Amino acid sequence: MAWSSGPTPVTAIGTDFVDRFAGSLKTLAVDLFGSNDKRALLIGIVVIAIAIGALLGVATGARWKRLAIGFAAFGVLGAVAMGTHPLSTGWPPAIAVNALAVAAGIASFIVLTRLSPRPARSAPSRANAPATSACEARPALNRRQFAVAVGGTVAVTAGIAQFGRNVRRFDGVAARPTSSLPPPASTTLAPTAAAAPTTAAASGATATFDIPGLSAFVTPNSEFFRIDTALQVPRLDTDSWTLTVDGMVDAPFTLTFDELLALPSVERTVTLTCVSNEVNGDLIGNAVWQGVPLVDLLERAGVDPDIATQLVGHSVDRFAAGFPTAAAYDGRTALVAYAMNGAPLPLEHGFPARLVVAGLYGYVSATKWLERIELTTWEAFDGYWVPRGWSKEGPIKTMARIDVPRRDTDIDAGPTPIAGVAWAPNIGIERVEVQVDFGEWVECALNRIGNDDTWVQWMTPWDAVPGDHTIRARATDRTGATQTDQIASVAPNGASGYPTRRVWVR
Ligand SMILES: Nc1nc2c(c(=O)[nH]1)N[C@H]1C(S)=C(S)[C@@H](COP(=O)(O)O)O[C@H]1N2
Ligand SMILES: [Mo]
Repeated sequence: MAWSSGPTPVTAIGTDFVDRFAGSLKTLAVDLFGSNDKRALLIGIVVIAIAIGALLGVATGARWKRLAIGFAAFGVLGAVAMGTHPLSTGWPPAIAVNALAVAAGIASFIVLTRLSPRPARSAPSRANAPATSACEARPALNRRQFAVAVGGTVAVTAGIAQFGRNVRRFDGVAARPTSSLPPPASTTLAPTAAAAPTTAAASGATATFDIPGLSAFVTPNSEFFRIDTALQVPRLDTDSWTLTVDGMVDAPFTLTFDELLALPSVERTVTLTCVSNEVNGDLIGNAVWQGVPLVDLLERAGVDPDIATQLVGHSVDRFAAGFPTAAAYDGRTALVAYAMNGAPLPLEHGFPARLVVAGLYGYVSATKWLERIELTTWEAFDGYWVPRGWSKEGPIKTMARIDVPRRDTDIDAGPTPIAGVAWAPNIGIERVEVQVDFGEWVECALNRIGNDDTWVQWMTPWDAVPGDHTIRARATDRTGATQTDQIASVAPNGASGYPTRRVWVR
C-alpha cells in the first residue's frame, strides 16, 4: 500500500472516535454508518478542531509560545491517531503530516496577529492618530482588510489541504479492479425482466415482476447498500494482498489473489442484509456473488468444526465478524467472494475479497477487505459489534417489505398492485400475505426466479377505493414459521414486526 492511501489526521481521529463510541452512543449504532453519517462525522471533527483552535487562542491570551504548545499537543494527538490507525502506513507520514499542520497553524497565527487591527492605545480616536505613530511599527489593517487576510489564510489552507487530497488520490495504487474473472464452475440462473402478472394466479412466475417502484430482483452494484465502520475505504493492491487461513487448523496457509482466483469457484445469488435494517428499511440487497466456497478453504487447512467452533473473518481495517464454524459445513452458501454481479468486488463492498454467508446478518459474517480467516472457539473471541451491545449470533429474521405503494404517496382509486420483496436467506420464503385495513389476509403471487438464499418478489392486485388505508404484509418461511408481529427495534439482533404502509387514495 502506498502511504498516500493511508489515513489523514481527520479520518484517523474519526476512526478512533468510531471505535471508542460506536457501542455507547446509540446514535452511532451499526445503521449510522452510511456515507452521509461519515461525512457528518468528518465535518464535525474539522469544526470542533477549529473551535478548539479559537479557544486556545483566547485561553493563551494570544501569546504565541503558549499557543504553539497547545497546537503541538494537538499535533501529537493527530500523529498518534494516524500512526496507530488500522490502515496506517507508518510513523514517518503520521509525524510529517502533523508536524506540517502544526507549523502551518502557528505560522498563520503569527501572520494574522501581526496583521490584526489593534485599538490605538493613546489616541481616543483612530482617525485622529498620526499616521506615523511610534507604536504603529507593525502594519495596522482595518477590520475589512483584516477580514480579507483571515479569508486569504483560510483559502490558502484549504487549497493546501485540497492539494494534499489530490496527491493522495493520484497515488496510482492498483486498486481499481481490472483483472478478468475466471469462469465459475457452477452458477445460478440470471433473471430477465417481464411484464407483471395481473392476478395472483400467476404465482410461480419465472421472470421478474415489472412493477414501477418494486425492487429489481438483482440489486445493481451502484445501488447496493453500504454499511461499515470505515471512514476511508481501504484500497488494497492485489499484487500484495494475501488471505491467510489460520488459528485452530492443522495446516495454516496463505493465498495470493492470483491463487485465490485459480481455485474452483461458484456463482451464487444471495440476499445480504444488515441487522440495522428497519422494518420496511432499505439496508438490504440481492446480488450474484462469485467466489470460492469457504468449506474448500477449511478442508485444505484441516478444521474440526466441533473443536474450532467459531470462524472469524478479519478485515485489514481491524473489523472482525465471527459466526459458528458449523455454518460453513451445513450446506448453505458460504463464500470468499471476489465478484459481485459479474464485476470484481467494488472497493466499497470489500475489494479484493469478502465473506458472504447466506442467512446471517452482515455484522456477524460478511467481512469486507478480508485478510484473514481465523478458526477459534466460540468463547475465545467476540466480533467487532458484540462488545458494543449486539448479539453474538445474528441469524437473519424472516421478513417482508412493502415497496408499492411507495411511502408517503397519494394514489388514484382503481386497480393498483401491492408489491414488495420478502426474504429468509438459507431457509426460503414459503408464502407472503397482505392485509388491507385489518381485514382478511390474502396470499400473494410470488416470483420464484431465485433460490432459498434470495429474496422473492411478491405482488397482489388491489382495487383501491378512496380513503385512508392501512396495508400490512407478512412472510412465512419454509420452516412454516410466519414472521412475528411483535415490534422490536434493530438492536440487539434485528427489527421485527409486520411491515405497514398507510396510503391515501383519491
Ligand atoms: N471490514 C468490514 N466489513 C464489514 C463491515 C465493516 O464495518 N467493516 N460491516 C459489516 C456489516 S454490519 C454489513 S451489514 C455488511 C454490509 O455489506 P455491504 O456494505 O457490502 O452492503 O458488511 C459487513 N462487513
Ligand atoms: Mo450490518
